[in-house]
Amino acid sequence: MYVKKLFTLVFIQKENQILLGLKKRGFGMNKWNGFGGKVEPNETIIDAAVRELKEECCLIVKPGDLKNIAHIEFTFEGQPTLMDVRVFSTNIFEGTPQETEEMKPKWYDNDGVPFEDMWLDDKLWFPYLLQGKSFFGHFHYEGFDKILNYKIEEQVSM
Ligand code: 6U4
Ligand code: NA
Ligand code: NA
Repeated sequence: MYVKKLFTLVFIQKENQILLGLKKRGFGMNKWNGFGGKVEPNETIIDAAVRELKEECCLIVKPGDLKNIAHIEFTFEGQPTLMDVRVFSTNIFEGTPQETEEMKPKWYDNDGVPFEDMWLDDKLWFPYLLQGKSFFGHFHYEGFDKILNYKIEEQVSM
């Protein structure tokens, strides 16, 4: 049996660019990623997504403008935790990305995403994100630098 923990992950997109943040502390430190974190006990997933985006890079989005594009599960060999990550994207937002204590934001061209400084799984599923496809993914890690097995299934609608 796994102990499930819910997380959000938000990607802000422009025509040919995607906003990533360099994680400055904690889990995934020194990796570029979308913005997100743990869903608190008394909040909805979408409210957590909006809150974490604002906390981490000061951008404002409306809950209704976030599109749920993926559901990704992460498990780790020998560990009971299952990270249940709900991934959202939007190109509708207010504000200018600001550096915070947790993240340093930067726009990347879609064809210049820095996969070598990201979670290993990202280069396997970013093609879906960048092509606007929805998907379900599961990645089973050994430690944080090796994927033992995985699957990615495109979803017709989410
Ligand atoms: P604190 O620092 O306790 O407030 P919090 O911001 O709530 O933490 P955090 O930053 O630890 O949570 O959440 C982890 C973030 O990293 C979530 O957005 C999910 C994301 N994430 C975790 N594993 C990932 C992976 N293998 N690939 C990926 N994103 C991952 O692309
Ligand atoms: Na976070
Ligand atoms: Na956070």
